[in-house]
Amino acid sequence: MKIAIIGATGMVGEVMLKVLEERNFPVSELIPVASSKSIGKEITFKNKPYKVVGLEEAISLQPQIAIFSAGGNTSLEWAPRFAEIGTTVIDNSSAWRMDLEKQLIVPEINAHRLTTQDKIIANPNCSTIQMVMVLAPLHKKYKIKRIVVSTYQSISGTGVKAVKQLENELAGIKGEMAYPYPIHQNAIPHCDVFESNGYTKEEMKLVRETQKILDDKTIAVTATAVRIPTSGGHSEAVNVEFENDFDLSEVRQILNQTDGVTVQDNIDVNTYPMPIYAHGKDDVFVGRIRRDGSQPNSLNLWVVSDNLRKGAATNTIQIAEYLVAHNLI
Ligand code: 11C
Repeated sequence: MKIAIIGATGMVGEVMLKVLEERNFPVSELIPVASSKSIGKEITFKNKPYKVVGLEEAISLQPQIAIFSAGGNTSLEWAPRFAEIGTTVIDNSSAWRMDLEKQLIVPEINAHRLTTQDKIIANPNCSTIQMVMVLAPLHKKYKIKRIVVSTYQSISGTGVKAVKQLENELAGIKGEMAYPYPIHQNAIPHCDVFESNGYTKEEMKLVRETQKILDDKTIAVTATAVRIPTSGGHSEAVNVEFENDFDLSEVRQILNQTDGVTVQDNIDVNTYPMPIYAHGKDDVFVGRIRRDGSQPNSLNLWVVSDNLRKGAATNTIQIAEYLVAHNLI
């Protein structure tokens, strides 16, 4: 495959290259793309140097797949231009996710919806991906009525500016701020921008994207998204109410058998998911699995995943792998 990575020098772009290499994705030609300030820079892929090019040049090279991770505005402007020349775009921004014509894909859940007609495919938000990975198999069995989720999100979700902010704070240096407040020793209930309903955009992604991926608008979702000073992954406290009752041992069995999900749940030896363990891994980890005794058919879970891997790069590359394996390019 001739593949372009738009945003190749960014935090997610770098993980994309790593994941492509690790999973031995069939790359016949790599086209690393970035904004004008990075054109001409060199990146390394499979021990070979590649020069970063601009978007116009990338289009002229006619890649079969273009993976976008360069922000919503770049995707809105350029994804259709790539799609026009027959390139299949997999977009990691929020630009196309809720477009009725575009598929929003977590391969383990809904890749079967993809066809050759899908020329711009959306990759969901990281906090949504890890939650639906755990909830989709339970929804199939018990039918979800309502989800209440609180997130504890890594600074890597904001990007390099936030990582720098924390480094500066730890070193006692005054520098550029990614957040309106210090992040060290803090918890900021503000991820992405506020919407007119008083929720943040990150919180509303958890509502809208979950309903779209699980293909069920009747699922009620309410979310609180919080930024904390970790960098290895996002954590989520998920409370879920089902239509039907469940058996806890069956819930564990279902999750144990779910591809891409690892159960880490043994309170006798303090085993539960944490970002320090999830960091650098592709799976979504779930633990603290327990019945919510305050209302019928309800369950509490703790879900952790590396937001730059399954939450971004890995999910995107898995979509590309599915397209190749099913001759959809
Ligand atoms: C965060 N989830 O942690 C965001 C990062 O819509 O793709 C990814 C933003 C997105 O802040």
